[in-house]
Amino acid sequence: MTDLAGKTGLIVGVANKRSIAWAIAQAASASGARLAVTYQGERLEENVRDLSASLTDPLILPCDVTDDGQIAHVFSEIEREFGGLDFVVHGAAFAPREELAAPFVQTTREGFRLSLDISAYSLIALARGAAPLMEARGGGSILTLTYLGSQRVFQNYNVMGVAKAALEASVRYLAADLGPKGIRVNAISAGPIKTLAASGISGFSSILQHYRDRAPLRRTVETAEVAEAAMFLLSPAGRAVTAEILMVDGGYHATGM
Ligand code: NAD
Ligand code: 0WE
Repeated sequence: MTDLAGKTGLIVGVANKRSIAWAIAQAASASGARLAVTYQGERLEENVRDLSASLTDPLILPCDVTDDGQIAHVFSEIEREFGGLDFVVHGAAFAPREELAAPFVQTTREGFRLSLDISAYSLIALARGAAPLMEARGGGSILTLTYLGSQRVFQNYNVMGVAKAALEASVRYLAADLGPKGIRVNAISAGPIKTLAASGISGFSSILQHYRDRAPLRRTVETAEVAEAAMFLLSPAGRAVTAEILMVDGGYHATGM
């Protein structure tokens, strides 16, 4: 039921082998999907090309999600090469480093704008581009990645928490809009994982330890575990699930004191 044989997918958000989006790409490829994988800027092109050598006949494309022209190019190439699209994985997020260090009340207008553009608006832009290609296939599945900082205050998560709240609300509005076309839209809210986006965040090790101490499963989660949950939402197994935020965090979200 988590078979993706004959399906095509777009993966946005691979930076390196530790990226959550890369774990999902590997799982989708192992389940039989053919993938388009994008990279953000030339800095990451070689990484993504090297990793993607292990995939079957991948389409590698540039995509800075702040650039409507690059997004349009991605979908025109997918239409030309694949003729349709069955799923999209959105794993792009960014806030300027200073915004994750200064008190939240100091959030700048430009920091807010950029964080919400990259981390939330981009899901809407990708969904709009994907929808016609998914409609041609009779439906599809769109998946994004979020964090509990959307609902609760985590020290220093700051404007990213606001961006994730906007992202999760966008999941629900997109699900309502695209549901009649058979397109499902969901998010996985993952527990903390030491990826590139987590490196350089001071105190990240203590966040991981806090989850080990407090989460019901008394451990953190791995990218491969997020990827297995993603296979459920992307595949026919999840065909009745949309507008959902699936917690893959060892149960941490349920704890009080
Ligand atoms: P990562 O650094 O590997 O992935 C983040 C990606 O965002 C990178 O590939 C980067 O290139 C991309 N990105 C940033 N700006 C972009 C732009 N302008 N255009 C296109 N792409 C851009 O880190 P990750 O932890 O795998 O993050 C993936 C997703 O998972 C993010 O949405 C993140 O918020 C979310 N998430 C991460 C954790 C965690 O603890 N690592 C937990 C929950 C959710
Ligand atoms: O979504 C994220 C991280 C997103 C992120 C990380 C960075 C670091 C480097 C966005 N932008 C940037 N910008 C940079 O310059 N996570 C869920 C991981 C994360 O980040 C935190 C966390 C957790 C958990 C930041 C502060 C507190 C907790």
